[in-house]
Amino acid sequence: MIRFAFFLVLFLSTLLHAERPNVLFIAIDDQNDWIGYLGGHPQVKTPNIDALAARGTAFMNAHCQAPLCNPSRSSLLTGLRPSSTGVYGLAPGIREVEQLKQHVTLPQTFTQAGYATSTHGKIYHDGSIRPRDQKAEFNEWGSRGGQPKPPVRIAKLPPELNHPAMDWGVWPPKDEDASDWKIADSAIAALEHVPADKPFFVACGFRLPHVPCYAPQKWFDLYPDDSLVLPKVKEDDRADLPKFADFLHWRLPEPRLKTLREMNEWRPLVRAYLSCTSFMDSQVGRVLSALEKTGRADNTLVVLWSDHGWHLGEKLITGKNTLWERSTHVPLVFAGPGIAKAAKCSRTVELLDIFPSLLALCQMPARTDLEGHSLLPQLQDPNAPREWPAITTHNQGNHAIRTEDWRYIRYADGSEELYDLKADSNEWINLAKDPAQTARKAALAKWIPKVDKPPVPGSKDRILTYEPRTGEAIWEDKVIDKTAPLPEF
Ligand SMILES: [Ca+2]
Ligand SMILES: [Ca+2]
Repeated sequence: MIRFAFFLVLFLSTLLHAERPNVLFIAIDDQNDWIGYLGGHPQVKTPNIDALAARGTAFMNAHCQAPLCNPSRSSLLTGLRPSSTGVYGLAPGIREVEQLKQHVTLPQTFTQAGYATSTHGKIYHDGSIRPRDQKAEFNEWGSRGGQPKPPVRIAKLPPELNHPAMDWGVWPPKDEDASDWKIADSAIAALEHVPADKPFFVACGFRLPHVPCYAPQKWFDLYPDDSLVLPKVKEDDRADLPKFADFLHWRLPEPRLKTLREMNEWRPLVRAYLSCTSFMDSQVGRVLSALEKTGRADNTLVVLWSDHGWHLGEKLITGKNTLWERSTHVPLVFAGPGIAKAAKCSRTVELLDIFPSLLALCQMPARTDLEGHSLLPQLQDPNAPREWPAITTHNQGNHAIRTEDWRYIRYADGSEELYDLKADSNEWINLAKDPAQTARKAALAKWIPKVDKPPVPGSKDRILTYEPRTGEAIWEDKVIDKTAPLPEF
């Protein structure tokens, strides 16, 4: 009898596991909407991601919760907004935050549910999970990538910009030596060895097109220099911005457009970013082929996302750290069992929605403590209505509210921006001071998060705070001189 009960339990658990879909979770770093299916750049070539989008549901209007690696990834993986946790900078990692020490993350949920889980490349921000905490997140930690540096720096930049990541060009000579190739290899090896008796959750985080933007020559050959299309820039675009907009990216290693133009590096950077995107896309293709070879692709959900976007000259800057479309708009694709095929969804959605969506798709209990909303209705019918906007936060008190047609930004000092995305997709004309928009601004402002935590202890790198009593804005511990122009370089 005991023997029978044992086999019954074994049979039922096998049945349960057999029904649960596997997950292939693919992250991209600093990838804006320059992806074929999103149309953010007219020349970009991403055939593998486009093919994935064609066999699933592509979200055309998905936005990150923070325009920076650690806070964006911390938000996605905890299911909580930056404004609810106070994680805004490149440090600390989530397990150093008192409120989050016991919080069950997205990867942990799968590990605890008996999935065979592994991570390759960059899923959590590098170094944010200490070695002793790693096994509680994923069973296995694979290669993080890594590639040799070019013998000399390729980009020509002024000495003030000597950050090692600020470089781009043809490197390394062979695809196999590039970091993303090694990360794909690591994920492919994991897929080849997944246990047959368990569902799997394989997470693969590519590093490109994050700077340094290096890719082998053949990827540059896809984008001939003489026909390269540069992003549209309005030379006086910043004239209608509140001063506080400058403070969000006050001093950064990422060069301003003026510097790139002076050094003749704008075209090379745009070309390198596109080349890196195509190379990364080819590695997505390798991993998807490996999934097919497992014979389990039909029962595997593929989720592909990027942690935030990147400016390549728009608003006269490069980099992230803004609340504009170029920083917040990201690729997001779901494909697999139960998901509409060849579907494009134009509803505004958030990276926060990935966690509750995966719980629903994998028949796991819903959680009341997560702040996103399951995308299940849109994954079944891309036209299904959705009531929420997308909210992006960058440091305490600075929020963007993105609906299908509008973007409203409010900074910590109360200053505002408003863009009509249908009429002005480049966000060139700030309508916030137009009296005709008062009611619209008020309606959008209702979505600003009610919880607005200060940065957690240990916060550092790209932290901006505002002192309402004195009106002082403080960038990385230094009071900003409000009469100074945005620092160049
Ligand atoms: Ca990033
Ligand atoms: Ca403007």
